[in-house]
Amino acid sequence: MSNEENVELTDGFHLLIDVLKDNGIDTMYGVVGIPITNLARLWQEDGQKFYSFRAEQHAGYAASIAGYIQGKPGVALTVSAPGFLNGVTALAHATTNCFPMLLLSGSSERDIVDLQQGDYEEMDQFQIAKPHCKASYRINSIRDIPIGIARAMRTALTGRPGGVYVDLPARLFGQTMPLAEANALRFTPAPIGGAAAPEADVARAAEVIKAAKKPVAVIGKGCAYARAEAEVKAFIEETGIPFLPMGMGKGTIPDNHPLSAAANRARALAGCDVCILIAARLNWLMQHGKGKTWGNELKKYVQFDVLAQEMDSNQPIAAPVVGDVKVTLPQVTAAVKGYKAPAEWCKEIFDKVAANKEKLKAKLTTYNGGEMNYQNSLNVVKEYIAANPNVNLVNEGANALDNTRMVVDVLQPRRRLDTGTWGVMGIGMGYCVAAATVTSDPVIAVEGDSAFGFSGMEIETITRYQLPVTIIVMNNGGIYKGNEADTGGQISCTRLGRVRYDLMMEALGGKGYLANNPTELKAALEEAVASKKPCLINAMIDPDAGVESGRIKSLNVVSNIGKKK
Ligand code: OXK
Ligand code: ADP
Ligand code: TPW
Ligand code: MG
Repeated sequence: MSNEENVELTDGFHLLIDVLKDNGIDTMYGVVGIPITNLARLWQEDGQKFYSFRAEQHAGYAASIAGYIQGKPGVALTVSAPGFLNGVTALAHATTNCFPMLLLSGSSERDIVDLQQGDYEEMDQFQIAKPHCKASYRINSIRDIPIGIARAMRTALTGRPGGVYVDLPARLFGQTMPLAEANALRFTPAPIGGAAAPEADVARAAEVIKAAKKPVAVIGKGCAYARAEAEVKAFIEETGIPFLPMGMGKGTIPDNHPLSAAANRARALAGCDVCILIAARLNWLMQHGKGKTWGNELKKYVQFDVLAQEMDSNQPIAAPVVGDVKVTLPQVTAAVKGYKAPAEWCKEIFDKVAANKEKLKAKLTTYNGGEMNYQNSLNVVKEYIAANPNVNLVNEGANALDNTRMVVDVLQPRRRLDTGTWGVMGIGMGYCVAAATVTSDPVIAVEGDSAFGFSGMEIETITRYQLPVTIIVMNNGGIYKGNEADTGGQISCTRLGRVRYDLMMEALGGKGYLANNPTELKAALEEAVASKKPCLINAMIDPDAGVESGRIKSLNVVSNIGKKK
């Protein structure tokens, strides 16, 4: 395009596309509509990738996990008001989980919104996003596109990573300016290296660790995100400290490593005198460092985190180590050189680890006919991943989540992609799309039947793009259980249909399998993943097999008042 003086012009659409590319973005996940349809179209015409979803929430979850896997913000694109709001749950999820993500949304005209005159999809999106993300920005002028996007990327990525909202009023896209002037404003943001910790803080952490008689290390998903697997392995192997991985921390060090204390978790936490939190928070998943799990003994904590404010959030932290764990952990490893976790403590922990593993093994390999349980079905997945460690494992549900975490060893970092800090149902299919597209490896999703329902329609997205995704629906016919008695003359609130999800997959363009026993499940899983095509295995699980809320039953609120007659 050019004006009367024949000066070549650019517009908001084109400049935004150029600037996203300057910032290393090549993929967006979203749903099109006014005013961003032409942005997505021009993005595709430019050769960039756009994954078109059936609902924004799932596009948002895809962007959030793409950010986690890649270590650079994943980008979701939504339409105004309702589309934006659908994306906000995922934006908040990204922020809560410390995943870098941008939510870009078209919005209505400010002058109409501010006077509340009833614009098309009117909403003050900028303000609504604010409490749910690290920062909310609006780009009003075409000239601000380069600095606005760079600022959003910086905010999402640096410090503690998280979600950032960028409001793009419809009018921005149509604004024009001379192309040469626009190009002069463009730049590639300079990368910033990870921060080291001050020597005094390193020395203090080393002192606490060297005095430990019963140390344990907790490996959080921040380690996996930071790509600190080599550094974490060196620290654990040089000190011999038993480690406990958090759900998404699994695989940072392979779960079959001899120093994994996962199979004796409760005892390791209750009995330790020093707990080393490596990019893991002392939040609800760690019982805030309190209660039965932790015992009565006074503990000392060493905590590695990029955010100073995380320190002393739940317990006093004796030795905070603030900085990029990939840099700070080797500092401490060097400072504790020569220290070894005491043999007596290790023996206490690992004798029980071996015994617990034997006990579990017996359950995994027992099948006496009838419908499967969580153990004998998940054993099939365990064996498959042991032989094929380079699969992405997406996982949600209650029993389907907790049993998979317990049973299936993860052998590589950033491979276990689960419900995270909020325990969110609905991440499943969005995560599958992202994992399949940002890695070149297959995806297996182990989904509770209820959990699957939250994003089930997105299997059409998976088949449309022919992604190598195998979904296993753990079909016990309900939320936790499929056999709760009806009450008040109604179908129980926990019960769902025992649906032929395999036929749903066939209808939407993929291959469906029905698996009634471990042998059928194994055959289906092997064929499905080998096909590199979208497949869904409907695994029939005994409706009586689950426990309410899985492993977090104790968090449920119960009534002490007797049932009404
Ligand atoms: C673990 N264990 C093992 C093994 N691994 N035994 C044998 N072999 C192996 N390999 C043992 C381990 O020692 C524990 O027993 C038990 O199995 C469970 O292990 P784990 O690691 O899962 O531990 P625990 O106590 O459940 O961990 C707490 C937790 C975890 C909060 C970190 O449960 C978690 O990540 N939960 C996420 C839940 C969630 O988000 N749900 C969302 C949906 S539910 P002991 O004897 O050592 O204790 C929901 O929202 O509403 O209902 C809702
Ligand atoms: P988990 O649930 O696995 O315990 P959390 O999400 O609670 O993990 O904690 C991860 C922590 O890692 C967050 O507090 C976050 O600030 C931190 N973190 C993220 N990236 C880095 C990094 N590069 N270096 C150090 N800490 C990091
Ligand atoms: C966004 C509450 C936690 S777990 C769950 C629900 C509805 C489903 C459990 O049943 P499922 O697994 O998936 O069949 P299983 O194996 O135990 O039978 N809404 C959101 N997030 C959460 N966590 C819930 C509701 C919930
Ligand atoms: Mg279920």
